[in-house]
Amino acid sequence: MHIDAQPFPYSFDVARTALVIIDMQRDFIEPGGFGETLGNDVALLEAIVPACKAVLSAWRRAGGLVVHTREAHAPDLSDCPPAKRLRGNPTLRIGDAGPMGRILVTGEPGNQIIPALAPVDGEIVLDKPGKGAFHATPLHALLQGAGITHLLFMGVTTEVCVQTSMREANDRGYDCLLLEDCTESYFPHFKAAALEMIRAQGAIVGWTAPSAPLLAALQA
Ligand code: TIU
Repeated sequence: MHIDAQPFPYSFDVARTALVIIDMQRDFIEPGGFGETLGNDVALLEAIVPACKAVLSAWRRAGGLVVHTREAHAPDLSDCPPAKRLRGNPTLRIGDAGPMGRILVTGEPGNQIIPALAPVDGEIVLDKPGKGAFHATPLHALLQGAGITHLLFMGVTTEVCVQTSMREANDRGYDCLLLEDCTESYFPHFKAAALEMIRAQGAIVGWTAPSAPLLAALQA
């Protein structure tokens, strides 16, 4: 399968490609979670949900592998370095009790994937303690075991967990494409800059493309 992308067309085989959905959890998308405690307007992120849902549905119909990640820490915070917890001046820190339960803690209501993109049986759901999806997780082993060579990325936020995960994936040899209308940042100029850096220098980190050509290719 080939789709128009920047900086040049992207080719992939559905059977060897995974759709990786980064951190579409209530903590980042809804008020009262981690994103808001950091001082951000979370409304901006919700706008990508319909585009993400369309891609997820089409990818499921095509029979492709789906990976959902959540930025999540163990209840005892043993996997949360103090350097991460104590950084900045948030209204609530990781592990504190908020309106959707303990901030960024596994199993809490705020840590769940939003209902519109909820995982179904057979999909990989991965809790990750870092910004990158490969740090301290079995993701690389799971993908290798499934014969995956290409990754399509969606999710939030573009320049933090998405870009970090894409860079980690690129260094592990995966050909990565970021779906432009299926990712968002609390800072629109950071999203624009991240997209540019990813595809610069002949796809130094990977490719970017809108979801429309992917949907058309999957339908054909
Ligand atoms: N998932 C993710 O991107 N975690 C963040 O903390 N992002 C921010 O933009 N803060």
